[in-house]
Amino acid sequence: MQKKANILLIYTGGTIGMVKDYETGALKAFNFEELLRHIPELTQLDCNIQSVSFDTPIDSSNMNLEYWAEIVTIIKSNYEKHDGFVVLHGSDTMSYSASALSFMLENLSKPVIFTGSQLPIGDLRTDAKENLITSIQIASLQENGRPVIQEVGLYFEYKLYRGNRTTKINAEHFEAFNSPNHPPLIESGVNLKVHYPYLLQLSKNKSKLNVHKKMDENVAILKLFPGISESLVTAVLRTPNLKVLILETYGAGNAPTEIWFIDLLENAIKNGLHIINVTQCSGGSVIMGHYETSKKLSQIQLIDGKDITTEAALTKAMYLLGSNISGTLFKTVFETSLRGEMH
Ligand code: ASN
Repeated sequence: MQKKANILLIYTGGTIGMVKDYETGALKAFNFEELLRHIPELTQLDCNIQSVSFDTPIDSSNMNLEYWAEIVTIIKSNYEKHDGFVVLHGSDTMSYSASALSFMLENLSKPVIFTGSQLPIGDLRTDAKENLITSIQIASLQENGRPVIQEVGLYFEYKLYRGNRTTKINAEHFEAFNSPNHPPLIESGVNLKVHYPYLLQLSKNKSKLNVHKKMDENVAILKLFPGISESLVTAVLRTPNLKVLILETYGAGNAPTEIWFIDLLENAIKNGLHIINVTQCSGGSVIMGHYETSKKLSQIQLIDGKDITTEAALTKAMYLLGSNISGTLFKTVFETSLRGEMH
């Protein structure tokens, strides 16, 4: 008989555990015991659940690099004792955090499932219970004594996605996330349907979990728009200590061909800045050189973001900078899929 899975719930905050402040009417985080009190069903699950909570749970709009390191530290120090991890997190920045952790946890061989909700757990119509209970079940799934999911996932509204492929698409619907360039890993209906071909395959060498806590925040995102001015682009490029710029381009990676624009980017790259070409479309891929309007970008050595999300591009850049990868290798490594974040 298979042994019961040991699951660690990590509560960081988010709507899932919020209550209304009667003075201001705003939603704010409350403590974790309260959250568990609202889900007596947890005792019926066929696994052992332990939990840890941030000292002060946060709205995920306050998420930052120190909190990511804190989550990673909790996972590392509980890694041997547990078969899976469920991270309760606000939905607003969940895709950033799931992407960040996918890079920070190298050689992960156990599930780390992010989930949260659109309505607080105490609300009559809450989506929190289903999200939490199914996330725990997914984190407990084992086959031949090994976890089925061996990567960072994000579970929301009946679907488990690869975390670093997701983006938040809706502030109103229960279906708040999408993974436009990679299909769901698991769909939850009457049964849990696992789509095996889409799961991340663990590398053969069975290396031990390698944790990277150092992330470098000297990155920026610039979204192109018709009429973008030279002074704006100049100001962004003059940001002190800037090392990576994520350039959100049009369609398949296209940008204005005006000389001032190309010259500014080219000079910045010559001075050591890495500029990554990511599409502002929610699905599809950058194809450098496909149009005249991206040929120049390719010639001046913009990095090809392919079909990566902005969230994954940003956190991958923070991770690679934090790993002190050499300037010449940065482009090659960025253009390589490290955790299934790009095709
Ligand atoms: N503001 C909340 C958060 O991200 C939103 C949510 O969890 N649905 O913490």
